[in-house]
Amino acid sequence: MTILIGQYDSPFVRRVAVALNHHQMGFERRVLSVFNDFDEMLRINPLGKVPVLELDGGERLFDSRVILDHLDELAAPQLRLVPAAGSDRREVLRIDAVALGLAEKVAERAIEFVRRAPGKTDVGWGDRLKRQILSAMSWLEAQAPSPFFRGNRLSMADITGAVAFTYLKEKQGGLVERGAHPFLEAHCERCEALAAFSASPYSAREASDSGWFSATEGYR
Ligand SMILES: N[C@@H](CCC(=O)N[C@@H](CS)C(=O)NCC(=O)O)C(=O)O
Repeated sequence: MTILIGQYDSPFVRRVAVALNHHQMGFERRVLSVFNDFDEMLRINPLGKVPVLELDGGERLFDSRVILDHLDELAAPQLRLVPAAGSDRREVLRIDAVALGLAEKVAERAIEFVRRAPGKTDVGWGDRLKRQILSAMSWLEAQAPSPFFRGNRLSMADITGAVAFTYLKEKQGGLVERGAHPFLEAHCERCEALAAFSASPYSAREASDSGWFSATEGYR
């Protein structure tokens, strides 16, 4: 059985789970925390990070980009999440890269403001991260996904964009005002309602079990 290692507060883990669901590839999940289970995670992945996908034969793939590349290679052509070639492929990869970078910056800022010991927060660095997050959000909003980033077809850009926005709302919600990104808000709601997403929902419980306390400012 294929095993996905990681928690569902992580956008990187979730985008792999959503892709597996989309491809109707069965998997089990092993909920390990990069904080609580760090020693074990270092035995599983040299960087101690999630997601990790353990294949049937025991081979382990890590980094969501590598895992998703593998899944798309196995998928039926009509279900592939990244177009095979040309401008469509470049466009999906470009949007996906910005959405993935957004998730990375939200993760960095959440660590800065939620996990650092009192008095250790670097406010200047936090402001820089905020500018990167808001800049990425504006850029994604300007792509005007309707219903998806590339017309009527769900792609990897949609999966990463939607899970990144959900993650932003959950972990650093005070950074964005409701109504400020109408295309992204509608897109995120639309995607999260799809079976492939709702089968692997964001988990606030897994976040709090691994020591995340709520950000002081929530999504308004
Ligand atoms: N580029 C990686 C990013 C994965 C990542 O940063 N995962 C976080 C969990 S949300 C993690 O493992 N953080 C622990 C750490 O970096 O030490 C991917 O796409 O898989």
